[in-house]
Amino acid sequence: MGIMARDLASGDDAGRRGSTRRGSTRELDARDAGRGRGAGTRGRGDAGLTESAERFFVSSRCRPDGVQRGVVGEIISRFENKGMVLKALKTYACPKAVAEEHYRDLSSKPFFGDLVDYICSGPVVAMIWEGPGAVKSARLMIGATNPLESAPGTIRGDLAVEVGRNVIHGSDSVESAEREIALWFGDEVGCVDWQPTITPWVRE
Ligand code: RTP
Ligand code: MG
Repeated sequence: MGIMARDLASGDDAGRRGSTRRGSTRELDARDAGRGRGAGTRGRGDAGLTESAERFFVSSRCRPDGVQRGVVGEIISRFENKGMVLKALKTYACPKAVAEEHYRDLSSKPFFGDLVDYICSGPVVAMIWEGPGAVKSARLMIGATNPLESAPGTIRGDLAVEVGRNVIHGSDSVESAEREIALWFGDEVGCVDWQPTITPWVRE
């Protein structure tokens, strides 16, 4: 059974277990990092995160145009390079009901029907990324809704030209991320509780 969205949102207890075991994570110094301490699937505390570290989640989707255009790898690289940690990923043919639920806040908009059709028009790649302030940070990396207004250097600013083909969706709040993770991954979320060995070089 996978990890539920609410467990993810609460940051689970892995980090707390680790922190309790090891005391202050300031104990994890460069020598620890050099030895790869805290590697792999051990608790987050072992990976060098402080107990008060933010743990937010983003459910990012490469939309059908992103998949068709072969920019999924680039999008993944951007989040990886930022220092976020990939917790789950799947390629998915989105059922209409899921698309309608996902964008339910926009159901009164004139473009709602086209938006749902677009999301269902081809495979999407659903991802869960984790990191400090991940939701806000990912939104900044994704850029404005209209790619012509997205700053160069953002995903939409660099890879898209039209609002109806803006390549990627990102959760707009922690609450939205929780809802979207549950909607897109449900019980079979299958997140791996892991931290890269490089974490102590990315996060204090
Ligand atoms: P998203 O949810 O897809 O990440 O996009 P967003 O937060 O930047 O923008 P949102 O207002 O949530 O809109 C969701 C998607 O609806 C389409 N849209 N079309 N024709 C229009 O004026 C219009 N406005 C929004 C876009 O595909 C947008 O990504
Ligand atoms: Mg939105």
